[in-house]
Amino acid sequence: VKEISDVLHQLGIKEVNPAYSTGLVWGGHEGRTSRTINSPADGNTIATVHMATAEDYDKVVQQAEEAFKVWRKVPAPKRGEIVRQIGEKLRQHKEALGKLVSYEMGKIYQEGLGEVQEMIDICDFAVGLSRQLHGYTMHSERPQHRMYEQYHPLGIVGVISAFNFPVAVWSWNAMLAAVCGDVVIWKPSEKSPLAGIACQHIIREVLAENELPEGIFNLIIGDAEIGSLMSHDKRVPLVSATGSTRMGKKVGEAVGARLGKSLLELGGNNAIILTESADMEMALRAIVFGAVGTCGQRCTSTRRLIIHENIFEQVKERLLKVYPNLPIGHPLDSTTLVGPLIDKDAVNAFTSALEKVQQEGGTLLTGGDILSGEGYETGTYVKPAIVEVENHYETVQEETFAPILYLIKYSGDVENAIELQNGVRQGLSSAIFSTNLLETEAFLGHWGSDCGIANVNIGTSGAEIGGAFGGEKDTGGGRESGSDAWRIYMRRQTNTINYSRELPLAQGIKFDI
Ligand code: UN1
Repeated sequence: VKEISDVLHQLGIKEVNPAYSTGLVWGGHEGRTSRTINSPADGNTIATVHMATAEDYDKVVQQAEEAFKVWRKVPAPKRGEIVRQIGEKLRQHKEALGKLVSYEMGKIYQEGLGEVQEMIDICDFAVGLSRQLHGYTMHSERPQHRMYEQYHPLGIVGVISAFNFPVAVWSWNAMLAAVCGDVVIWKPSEKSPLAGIACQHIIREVLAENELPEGIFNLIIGDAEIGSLMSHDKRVPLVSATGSTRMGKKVGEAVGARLGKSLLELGGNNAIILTESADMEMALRAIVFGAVGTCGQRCTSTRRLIIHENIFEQVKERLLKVYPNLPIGHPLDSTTLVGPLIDKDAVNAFTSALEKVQQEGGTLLTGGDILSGEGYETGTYVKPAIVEVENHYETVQEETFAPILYLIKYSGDVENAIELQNGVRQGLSSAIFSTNLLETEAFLGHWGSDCGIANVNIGTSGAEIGGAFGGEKDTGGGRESGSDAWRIYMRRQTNTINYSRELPLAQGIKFDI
């Protein structure tokens, strides 16, 4: 706790038990409900936060609107310079922020550091992008005419992020939006808001140093009601939401009903296919990291293993050697590989999924216990489970945000494995381990994986920021982060310019007055 209070101090959170409201509305908590943030690692209270009200939300939107008027006039490369400075500050605070993410959310420190590194990486990416927000030019069919397209800032971008990546997913959105000339209102998960508050401190320093309004980056701490206000609000042209498919449908419907834009990054049910030619050592590390990393709470976590029948027993045996020895414990302990689940609700979801899948015919091979005793007093530590199942089981079709790995057997051709892999509603990430070109190309071909991410000899999680991130079907179709994902944060305009003294009409239409 002492160490964490030092970390909070270093990150600008001055009191050990501070009470925060929104990024902009810091004082006066009357009439607001509060929420205590306890670490899932040891149950200690880190802070109390106050939930923003509808009036707070309105104030934040007004501040954002004012800031947008300033920010959109700043040249894009100069906006990039601000993002560069944010990246620099994140570098300075990498260890402290990584620790806070780890302690608040429960992922191990290495993954906490990795999350901060993702933020630094997207800052770098966005700085470069700030000089490359270009559209096409095209030839006009009319003489002495020119056509091109421009990308202009959109306005306020609402970001709703999930507890499992308390800061990285926001940064993918916020840093791109910022160089695009937008302002951001961020509602982090009420389960892990502190790392967000720390980031807001870092950003407000940079903005103040550059004499820019804080309303360019806004933070609002609140529950689903704030998300709903944002989704229905015509002043917010784009809402980017990460979380469950159920939540995403609500956001998508509300935003769609007012013809706004939404960027949805929802549930995954990610599989790794293991063919007979797989390199087993490589596959094993990828499987275990994918399945138990972040305690199975990444949207890219490996949930299903689709294994050729000829190697099924061998893979099972190898996994059953590794799983019982996985070091489970405090996420800040450097020997730990599996930290706690976020809360007791997550533990209940874990145990009830295991019960249900066994009723459906699944065989629990290892794990599934809730740990108790010294170091495990919170009741949030579980033993990662492996269950032998069939793909069509209802439980297997659903995303349970916990470390459960389902083993599924396939026979014959790789196409049978691909059919199983595609045989779920979600379409985020997928992978194949194979050293056979015919198999890997079948997996990547248009008749192959139907997911937004398809990897060869790499696991399902741990994507780099340079590629577009997101998935198909129930995953929501949105793309964040690298490649040309920036386009959704801008409005597109086609311009036709006539530099002749005639006014020919397109399509050769004659219209003389
Ligand atoms: C998420 O779980 O919402 O690919 C994002 C990964 C990380 C991001 C996951 N880079 O696992």
